[in-house]
Amino acid sequence: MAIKLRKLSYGLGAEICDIDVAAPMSESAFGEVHRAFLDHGILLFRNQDITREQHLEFSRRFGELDRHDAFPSDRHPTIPELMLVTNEPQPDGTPSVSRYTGRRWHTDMSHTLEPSLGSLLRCWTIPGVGGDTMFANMSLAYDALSPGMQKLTAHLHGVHFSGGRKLDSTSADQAHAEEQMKISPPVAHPVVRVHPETGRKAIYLGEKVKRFDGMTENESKPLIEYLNRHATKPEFVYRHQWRENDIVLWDNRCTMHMALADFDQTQRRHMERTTVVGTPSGYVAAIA
Ligand SMILES: O=C(O)CCC(=O)C(=O)O
Repeated sequence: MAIKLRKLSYGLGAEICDIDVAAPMSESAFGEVHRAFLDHGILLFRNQDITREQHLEFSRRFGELDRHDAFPSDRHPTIPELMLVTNEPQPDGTPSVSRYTGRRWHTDMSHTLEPSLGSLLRCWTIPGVGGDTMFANMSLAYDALSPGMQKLTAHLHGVHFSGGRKLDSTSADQAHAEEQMKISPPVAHPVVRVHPETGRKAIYLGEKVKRFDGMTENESKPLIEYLNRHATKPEFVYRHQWRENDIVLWDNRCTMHMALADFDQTQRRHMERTTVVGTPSGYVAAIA
């Protein structure tokens, strides 16, 4: 199979056109998809009206799936490999704990010792307008740093925290944030990571990082903010406008992303994510 690609933006991303991810796919056909994943950082598959089992099956082609033990309350009630990103209220009528998931720049599971290789987010329901997601190419952002800044960041470790979602503070939300912090104490990862498959360096930061290891928050903040601002310049970013039955696959090792609150919050937005486990990295950070 020769796949047909359409670039999504200058910075990153490609759509794989005319593909059914639920259809049998030979090793060589999957090899082409995988090559495109490494080349573009993000892949879009449109019109994938597939079952949850088919979502899992396609995701498993990329590696072992996370059972989301780090996010127990965000899992699908019967399928632990599916994480919900939804504003649909819970069966008892209380607000969904995942309604604000991803509202700041991050890469998935960076607050754990096994940060994710990649994620596949499937769109079930979107609001009439908005509910977009932004993605940034962290390899391109790294390459654009001056040699001096590349040298300065080479030996820094960023401390990634799990909490800090924008919550409108119901007691259930607070309990959820506290539960997350207990399950996942802060973890330090190199600020510059080498992609294990492409060998390219990428900035590994985002807004879960509150300080560099061995430094205070005040000391770290200006450089963290600078690097996050630099990495999210328009030339490194793609903004995805969802359609129902889109699947977007992103490489957590060289991109970061953020879900936007650019929609009427009374309208439904329901997404489901599989998360492919990555290689071990980092260490539990000492309390500052
Ligand atoms: O809902 C989205 O658009 C993105 C969700 C997200 O950030 C995540 O699954 O990590």
